[in-house]
Amino acid sequence: MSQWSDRAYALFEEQQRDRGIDLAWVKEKLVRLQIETPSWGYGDSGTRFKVFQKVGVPRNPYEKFDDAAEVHRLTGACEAVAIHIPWDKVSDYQELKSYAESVGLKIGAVNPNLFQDDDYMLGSVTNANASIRRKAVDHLLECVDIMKQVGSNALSLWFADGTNYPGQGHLRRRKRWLQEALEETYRALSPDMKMLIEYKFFEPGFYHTDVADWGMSFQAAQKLGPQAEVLVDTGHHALGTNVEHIVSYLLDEGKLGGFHFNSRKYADDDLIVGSSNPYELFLIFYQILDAHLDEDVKVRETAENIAYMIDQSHAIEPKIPAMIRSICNIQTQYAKALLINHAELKEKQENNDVLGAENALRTAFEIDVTPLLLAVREERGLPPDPMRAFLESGYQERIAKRGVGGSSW
Ligand code: PSV
Ligand code: MN
Ligand code: MN
Repeated sequence: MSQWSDRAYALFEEQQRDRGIDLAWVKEKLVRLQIETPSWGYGDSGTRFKVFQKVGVPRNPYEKFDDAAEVHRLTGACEAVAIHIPWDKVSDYQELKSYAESVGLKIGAVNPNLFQDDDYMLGSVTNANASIRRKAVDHLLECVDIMKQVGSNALSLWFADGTNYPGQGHLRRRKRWLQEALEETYRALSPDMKMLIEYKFFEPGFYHTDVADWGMSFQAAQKLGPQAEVLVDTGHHALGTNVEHIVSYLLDEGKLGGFHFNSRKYADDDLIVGSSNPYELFLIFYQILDAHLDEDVKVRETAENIAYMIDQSHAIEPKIPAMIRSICNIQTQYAKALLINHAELKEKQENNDVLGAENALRTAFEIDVTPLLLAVREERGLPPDPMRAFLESGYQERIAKRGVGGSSW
């Protein structure tokens, strides 16, 4: 480290020791934080108005893994990559798995796609047409089979199913069809697999969405059994929703399976996580780390087994730097949350000290964790500034030979 960062870390260490923080534990937690990146985050994407094509975008799933490997090489935090079928369809999935391993990665969640086939215009698993429902369930089963081939243990489900007009669909019948589809898929899972059920309150359906909120995902997962859990995509809530409250509720019920991190301002904006709402991200981690200390072993285990994933499709920003920025933002807020003095906070809460408790929590958020992150990266032999290291690496220049016109999503 430079003399500046040595001095900054020494001061940081002293300050945190005075606050009663165990820095060895903090560092260990930071080192163990792994965040899965999405294959579709490396491809071209945009809004419904335009997809801007970029130079150097991967042309196939293998090149997406190359880019993800670069993110992992620089951050040490992204060894798994989620795939989306059929966006990442290949003729030999074992070969895809071997390729991922050859570049130091593994395949994470498998995401079925039930929204880009003409047949699904009026719904997939909730379509009034039984043969379309069958086709949709067959695709879910195909994805479970792919999970077995690539060694994935998470089936990540998002349904675009919904309607645009009152009366367009029969809501209760659609609810039952959805559950039937989930049940058939659930039965196909191996014991070590999880089914993660996402929710979203609008879009592409604007009148109703079949899995509209966490309560619906929760109820569906509850009926299915222990291998089904809820996936919280941070972008899928109405303005003003208290996402961290949902997180704490699901933790307490042992049903928080994972996250799709991103940032939103108005809708499902898929922007860089923590870019406009870092305090929300910190408060989510506060709930999770508090659950790590719970007396109930089930709550602790749930908190320790969360699948952290990014779900972002960058429209205007360069793909790999956007992913690196996202990982760094997550690490920053996680590091801050690790500095919460839980004993102090508990004492203030128990004494009904409103402002004292709020202050105990916010104090951790306001600490500059830069010296800590630099020290941890250096101890792991990683570049202290992954973004700068990427910009200086020449990787972007090397992939320019791929040209324009890579994969979409
Ligand atoms: C659509 O809203 C979406 O962003 C969901 O969050 C899914 O997880 C993702 O697409 C990939 O299918
Ligand atoms: Mn998502
Ligand atoms: Mn989304």
